[in-house]
Amino acid sequence: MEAPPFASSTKTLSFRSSSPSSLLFLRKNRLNFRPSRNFCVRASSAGDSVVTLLDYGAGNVRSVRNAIRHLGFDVKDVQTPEDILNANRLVFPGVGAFAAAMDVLNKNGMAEALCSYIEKDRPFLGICLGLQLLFESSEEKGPVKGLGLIPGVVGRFDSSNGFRVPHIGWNALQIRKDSLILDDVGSNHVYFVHSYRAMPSDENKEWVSSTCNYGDNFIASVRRGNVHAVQFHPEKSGDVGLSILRRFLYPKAQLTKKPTERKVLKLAKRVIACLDVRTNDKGDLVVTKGDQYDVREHTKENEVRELGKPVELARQYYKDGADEVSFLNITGFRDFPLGDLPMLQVLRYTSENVFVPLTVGGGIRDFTDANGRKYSSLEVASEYFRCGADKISIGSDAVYAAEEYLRTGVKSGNSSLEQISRVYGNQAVVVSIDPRRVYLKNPEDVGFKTIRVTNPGPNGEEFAWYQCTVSGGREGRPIGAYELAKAVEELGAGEILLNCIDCDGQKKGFDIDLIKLISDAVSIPVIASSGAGSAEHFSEVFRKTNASAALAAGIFHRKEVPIQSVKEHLLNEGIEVRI
Ligand code: 1PR
Repeated sequence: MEAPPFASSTKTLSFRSSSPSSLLFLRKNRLNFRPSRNFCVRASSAGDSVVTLLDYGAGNVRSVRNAIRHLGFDVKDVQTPEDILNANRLVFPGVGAFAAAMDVLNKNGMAEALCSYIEKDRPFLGICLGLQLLFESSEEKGPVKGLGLIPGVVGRFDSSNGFRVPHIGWNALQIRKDSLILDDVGSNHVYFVHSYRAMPSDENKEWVSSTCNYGDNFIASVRRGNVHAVQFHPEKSGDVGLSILRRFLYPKAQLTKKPTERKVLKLAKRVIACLDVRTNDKGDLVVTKGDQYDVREHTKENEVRELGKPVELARQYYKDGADEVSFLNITGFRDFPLGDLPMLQVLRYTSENVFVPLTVGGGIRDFTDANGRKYSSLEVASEYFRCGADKISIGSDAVYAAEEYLRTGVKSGNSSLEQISRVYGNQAVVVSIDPRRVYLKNPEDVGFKTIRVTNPGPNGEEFAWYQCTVSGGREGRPIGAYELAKAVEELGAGEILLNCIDCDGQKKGFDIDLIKLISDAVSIPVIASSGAGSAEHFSEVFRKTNASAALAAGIFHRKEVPIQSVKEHLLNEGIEVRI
């Protein structure tokens, strides 16, 4: 397992390492544990307005920082185990893989300090992996021992019963006991993104404060005294998530408000707003939108179509109820994203007050700049994550990787897709597919998966295949969307963003044939994209296909169909959505 690109701050630690065996001893003798003299606790220096954050640098915790600051607190980073022991309140947003995280915690003495802090019932909030690490062990690339504070093993979701893994999206909680920080949640959805989960049992029932149903009832949150941990992401769960963080940070406000009751049961279908971004002819970064990928106005000047400013529009869509916001740097395939500072800045600004997941795509590939300096796709992705992205999306480079994989039958491990999903987890990697429909008289005419189309082609053709493209639709490749989707799932993609060049900007509805083909072929979530023209198109795609989410651009940018009316329509149609 390749080590995550840990924050430089952790490299300077001078504290004694805890070997796994000493930790085992510690766990077995937990009641007798006293901090060693290496852990001499200073009188608290942290003020009441400070939250101590344990960030070991394995992914995007920028949103957690932003959410804490948004709620009026300063963030102090843990540099040494002492910082943990001296914290007034500690937030641990675990990211990346279980084994890599335990490795860092063990090597620099943080594991021991964390156990001690939690044993003393000091205010603690673990998020996602920050919950899983509290358990005895995980099956993720393991078994790997955890901190051992809560009985139980963290295991992988079972996809054999038709549930897509990773579990990505907004799901409902079943509150099991007084959980304090969940007091405002009631029956609102919260945002999950994970492939592993812990299960409730007799041994851990005193800890479990809520569960969530996704195939099985898994542990969504735990609480004992001042120690809380959640499997979902409050920092990405919009207003309800902010209220969870607020209740942790302001415990005195905890007995005031009662949640509104509304019946939510399961994973909601997501409505995503997409911003195709590029520089206009004056050099400013703008949101554009094409018709079948042609983003230039058909005027004498032939200028890039401009529909708004990226940060402003993203904020607006967050307020309007978008479940996610995607940025596609549509000229990233020819420019170098790390040279594209405005795009990085867009992410930084957006993540300051947009508390739903952000995806960014465009130009994620290995690159050599004009001075001969080589950058790996992992470096490009890492920079996107650092700037506030929760997921990255790979287009062209995933096509090349899939072609190579299908040609050789070997996973090289070197493609962007494989490298990024190995380090950040497949839930952080979306593959964006840009296919074009090619009609056929005879399905035998090509060596790719064909379908019988619902509406015959211009010359009465009854069959079609979907040819993948690269470089923003400029070049067709010898691979079908079906073959690509299956290959990238095997190579480590966690989600598919399924565009369709023929439908893009046409407002005639999603390509149901294509979306059904792909969402039936893979067991990772599929986002339907291209062609939305009305709220009814969203219910149609959710009724007729297994898409987990639907994305639109033009109708939102032009304010023709507000996000809220899409949600209301879906609700009226009996389709579960987040309100
Ligand atoms: O190849 O890794 O650099 O990624 C480039 C990314 O940019 C890909 O995700 C590719 O889809 C996207 N892209 C490239 N050129 C264009 C273009 O429009 N000229 N945009 C482009 C693709 C498709 C959707 C669009 C939906 C919904 N845009 O993002 O937003 O079709 O639109 P609608 O609701 O208005 O119909 P790489």
